[in-house]
Amino acid sequence: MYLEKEAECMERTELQELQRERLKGIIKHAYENVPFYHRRFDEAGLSADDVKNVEDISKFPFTLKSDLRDNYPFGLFAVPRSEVVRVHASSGTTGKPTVVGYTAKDIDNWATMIARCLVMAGGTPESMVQVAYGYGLFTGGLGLHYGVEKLGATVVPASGGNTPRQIMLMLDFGVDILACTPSYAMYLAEAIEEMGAKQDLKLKAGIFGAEPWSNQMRISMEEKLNFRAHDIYGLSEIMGPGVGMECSCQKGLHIFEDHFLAEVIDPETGQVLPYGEKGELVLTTLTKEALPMIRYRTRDIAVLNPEVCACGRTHVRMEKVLGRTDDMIIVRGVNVFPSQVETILLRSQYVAPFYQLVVDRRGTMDELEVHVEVTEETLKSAEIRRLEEIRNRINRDLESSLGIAVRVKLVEPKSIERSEGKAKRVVDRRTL
Ligand code: DLL
Repeated sequence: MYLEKEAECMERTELQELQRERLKGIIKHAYENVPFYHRRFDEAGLSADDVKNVEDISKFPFTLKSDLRDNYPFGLFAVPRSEVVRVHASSGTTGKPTVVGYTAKDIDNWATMIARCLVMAGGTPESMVQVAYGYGLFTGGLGLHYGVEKLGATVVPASGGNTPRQIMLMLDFGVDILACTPSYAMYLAEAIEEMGAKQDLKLKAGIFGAEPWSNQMRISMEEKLNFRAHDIYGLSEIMGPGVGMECSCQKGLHIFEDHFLAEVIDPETGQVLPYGEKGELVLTTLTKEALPMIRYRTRDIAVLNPEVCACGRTHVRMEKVLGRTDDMIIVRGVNVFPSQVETILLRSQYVAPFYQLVVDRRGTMDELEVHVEVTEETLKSAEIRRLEEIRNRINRDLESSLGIAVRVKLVEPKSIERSEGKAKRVVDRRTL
């Protein structure tokens, strides 16, 4: 099922023509209304006239997160403040956050894209959608919220936290779609299991994103909650949730190419890579009025596939995001993403999907410890010797997959901090 079949299933040649036209328009808009882009394009000797086809985007300079920070708070806005109806901001653990803005039209487009996402997950105007992403400056809560209303479904604006109440609402209201981070979904699943409430749930689908999660995590979640778990991708600088979404085929996330132009580049050289190659995702907004972004370097590692999907949608598909270049830890010269570790851990039935990577330095050597909780059943039924066998097995699997020495530590159930938003997967003691 589609929300906007014409846009979502457009022939790719027609789509590229639309993108070309919109790209010219957004370059002009950015040039005329944002001094930062004006200067940048002048320096590069470029203008909207240099856009003859979509590939010409590669001539333009990149925009970085630091450009947003340097122009804090509203310096990259392309419309007068009177036209900005909403701002959101990143959490910004250190220093100032990055601030993003939307016109009424931007909010409307965003809501439509979220409504498309909901339809991909089987949503209809009859659906009851619990939004357990945080509301506030974070884009997750309000982003999903407006999309649910746009679809004409019913939104339960629960926001994050207060787990017992979340479950009560889910049960009493007959919620059929849950939207939250995957780590919070696992936390909720654990609490639901403890309450013995699984069979009373009406959940049909989950819409999970804002952080990486593996296919192995999907298997675990779908089994625990007896529904289908869909991946949703997005970032505040570009819009928020709903830049891309998995359809019912669950074979990659469709990026809404009528609103965004996606490229994958080699993060070292900045060269554009062909479809199918792994690199850094770079996004250009094609319709954003308040905050046009030209070639924004997301730092997310992605692979794109332009083949038409079995669902009929023609928008390019992105493989699940492995992680961000800045989340990647380098241990003894080897790149490690928490999601790679997650894939291996969750293949074992003896451990729960709660884990943390702890990196430390002993002398000049980096050491990686992986803490993972054993399940209650494992703890109840296994003897110490058996636990050691389980540990050794996971240790061996991790070492052979990552290619470095690892020390797995099985920890007690519930000893790793639960997350109501984005989980903290890495503790890097080297930088403490
Ligand atoms: O996390 C927006 C969002 C909210 C997306 C709710 C999906 C659902 P930021 O806080 O700006 O925005 O963080 C964006 O989170 O660059 C990725 O590194 C990561 N991320 C978001 N979605 C996914 C995903 C929101 N599905 C950053 N898989 C992005 C992996 C994701 N990483």
